[in-house]
Amino acid sequence: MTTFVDLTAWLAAEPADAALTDVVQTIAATCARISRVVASGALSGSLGAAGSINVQDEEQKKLDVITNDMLSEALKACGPVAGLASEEMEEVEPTGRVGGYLVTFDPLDGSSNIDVNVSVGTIFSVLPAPAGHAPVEADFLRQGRDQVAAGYAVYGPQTMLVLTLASGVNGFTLDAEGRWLLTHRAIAIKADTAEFAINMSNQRHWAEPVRRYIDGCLRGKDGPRGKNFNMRWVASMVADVHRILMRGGIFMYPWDAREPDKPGKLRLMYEANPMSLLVERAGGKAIGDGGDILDVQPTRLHQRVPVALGSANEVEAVRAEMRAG
Ligand code: P6P
Repeated sequence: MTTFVDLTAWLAAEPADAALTDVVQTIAATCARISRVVASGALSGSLGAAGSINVQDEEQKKLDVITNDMLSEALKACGPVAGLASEEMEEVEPTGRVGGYLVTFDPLDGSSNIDVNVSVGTIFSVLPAPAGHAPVEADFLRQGRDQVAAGYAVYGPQTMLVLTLASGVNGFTLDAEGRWLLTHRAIAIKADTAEFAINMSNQRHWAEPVRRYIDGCLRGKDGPRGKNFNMRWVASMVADVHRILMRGGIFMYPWDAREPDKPGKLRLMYEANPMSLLVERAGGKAIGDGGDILDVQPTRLHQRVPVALGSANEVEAVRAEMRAG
């Protein structure tokens, strides 16, 4: 009979201070509760539209609002949290405390999939809070390399929590008693892959370097990549990135001409940065428009960034195309 280490015991052995452990435990416990709400679906009347538009100018699902409130309330009650920011909230939310940590999150990523029973997830990022004053938006605008923890919960056939603190990437599976059990130690992304994830319907809108790279993949063995590729697109970043952490691959959401003034669809602070930290810590790469995403200096809370992340050798092939112009 296999015995598993639970999250509490694993965190106790991690070189993290008690305050950060408290924040991670609060997020993990809330994600366990979100898992139950998501799994109840139509039975709890939580499916469908909320009848509101968020700061992203996107129609909110009922579960976007429900899960945002669950995380917001839990984090406001967590002592070491000085402030929080969410995809679903226009402004940052100070807790009234000073010091400790800031948390940014996408409470239910991929929520357009929720009504059709496809995997969705929660993405979170933890940053140091400023000392000496209550946090304002400018205090959240830290480069991704400053994150002290990042992770996601994926609500799929299993509910899993994938997490990085000081180093490494580890995966925990939620059991029937609501415990997070360590099932995936030291997750590592293969450097090579033959599987790409991109929304092909946008192909005519991409910039030339991205078009060249994907065309090269589609040419298979006779093309510049020298191998035949498979394609996946779940339209849920958490599900696509989880697959890449489990078996390799490259995920792309590039700039496209549909909204030329926006650098892409995905948001830096609570989607691209936490996922990029996980991917880099697992041995992969994560780039925006040629540079590493984790080096981007944020200027706005909800700013977007183009994304290409996953197996290092494929991401470097994309970077080479971008540098060629
Ligand atoms: P599209 C979900 O809405 C999301 O933000 C990501 O989770 C996902 O990768 C992407 O958008 C899907 O976008 O344009 O394919 O629907």
